[in-house]
Amino acid sequence: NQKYKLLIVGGGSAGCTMAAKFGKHFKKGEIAVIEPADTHYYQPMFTLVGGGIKKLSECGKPMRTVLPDKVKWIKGSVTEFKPHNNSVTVLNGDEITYDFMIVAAGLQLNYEEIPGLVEALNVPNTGVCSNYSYKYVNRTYEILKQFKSGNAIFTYPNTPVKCPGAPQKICYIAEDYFRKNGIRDKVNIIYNTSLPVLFGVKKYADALWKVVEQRDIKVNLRRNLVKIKPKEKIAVFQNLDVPEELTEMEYSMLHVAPPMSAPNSLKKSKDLVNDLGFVNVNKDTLQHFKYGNVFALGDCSATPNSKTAASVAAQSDIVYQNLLALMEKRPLKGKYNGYASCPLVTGYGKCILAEFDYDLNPLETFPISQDKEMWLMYTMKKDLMPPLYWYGMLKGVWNGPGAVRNILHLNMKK
Ligand code: FAD
Ligand code: UQ1
Repeated sequence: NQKYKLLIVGGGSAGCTMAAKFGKHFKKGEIAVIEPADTHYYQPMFTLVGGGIKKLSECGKPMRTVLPDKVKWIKGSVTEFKPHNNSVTVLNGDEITYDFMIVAAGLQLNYEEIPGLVEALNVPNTGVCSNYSYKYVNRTYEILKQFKSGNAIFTYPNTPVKCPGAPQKICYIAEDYFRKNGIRDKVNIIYNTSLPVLFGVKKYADALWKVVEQRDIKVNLRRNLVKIKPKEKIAVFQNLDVPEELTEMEYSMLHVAPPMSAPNSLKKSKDLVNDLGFVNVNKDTLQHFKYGNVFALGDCSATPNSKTAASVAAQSDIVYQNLLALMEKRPLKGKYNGYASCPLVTGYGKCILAEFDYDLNPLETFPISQDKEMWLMYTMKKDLMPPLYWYGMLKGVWNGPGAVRNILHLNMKK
């Protein structure tokens, strides 16, 4: 039986960031991270790997190198949370207890929920790809390079999603790729989304509708991928407004954003989570409603923000301030405003940087209206964000652009 003062579950964006922030407050042996993966991936770069702009090898680093030396890395998966005992059980049967816990277990990708999908993703030359997993992301660019003609279909699932812009970013990149390679007139580009809108924030949705019109991309709302027939290259979509209506569409290329959910380990821990399995924390303080010594941030939390790494950056400072206050028996003053950001890459060298809060109001860093395709934002996404992530966020010193925004907006009425 091992005991830690601070236990962090998950060594992804949120877990590593919190380990870096709290590392300095604890001695060796007092703080631990439980994480099964050997490699930590910077997932926002997967979009660029799909477009042939970056390599998969540039997205990952060995897990040990992204955790502070002082932090004990318990290589394993939590199978059960027992917050009433201040403990968790790990897959090998070990029981680990804690004084304080941060849950940062991310989202689970449920590829197997679509019949035919895993089969199609595991054999070459099926035309099916997915930027969402390191296992499949290399297929996207391979398919782009081999593409000759036909339908290129891009999907958005009927579940919570991380980076809700990513399913359409690759659609724009592919469109631009076909254009640049002289075969645009041989391709029908179709974006089938389960959502009733193109994007949740009106300002950016308006901008994106202009992009899809200009570029002749067909958008079908409320269309959910339910099945693939890999041999015939047919994808089956359900009309979510008329559930009995199923449509078969032939594809040469099919990019799938898979169904996602809270991790199974959390879904089972009824005491800790809401009906969908997301950790029930206060949306302002990020403290658990029932178990005050538990905090959650990132994709596994039930807070109603868009699930992005940029949100994690902003949340990390709130969890840090509030958990520190709790440990020192001071009142919790940190309040998360729901900040999320989504660099909507609209082609090679173009990007609309969406930034918004809980109320889906724009919360923009730069003192210019950001609903335009800009080269500057593309360069930021491609060249600035990766070092900002590895050497700022994962070292515990990047709390999102809130401070930059305040400086750039000095003397400006909002
Ligand atoms: P993750 O980083 O996914 O980490 C969760 C960790 O928990 C994983 O390492 C997992 O192994 C571990 N875990 C799970 N279950 C258990 C368990 N039972 N026990 C122990 N450990 C467990 N965000 C942006 O801000 N901008 C972007 O442009 C952007 N683009 C994206 C594009 C794509 C294709 C994808 C996939 C994501 C993108 N994101 C983007 C989203 C961003 O990557 C996530 O929001 C972010 O990584 C969330 O951090 P997290 O720590 O909550 O989850
Ligand atoms: C951000 O902070 C962040 O986390 C490191 C991202 O994830 C990769 C982002 O994509 C963006 C856009 C931000 C916000 C940063 C600025 C400078 C606007």
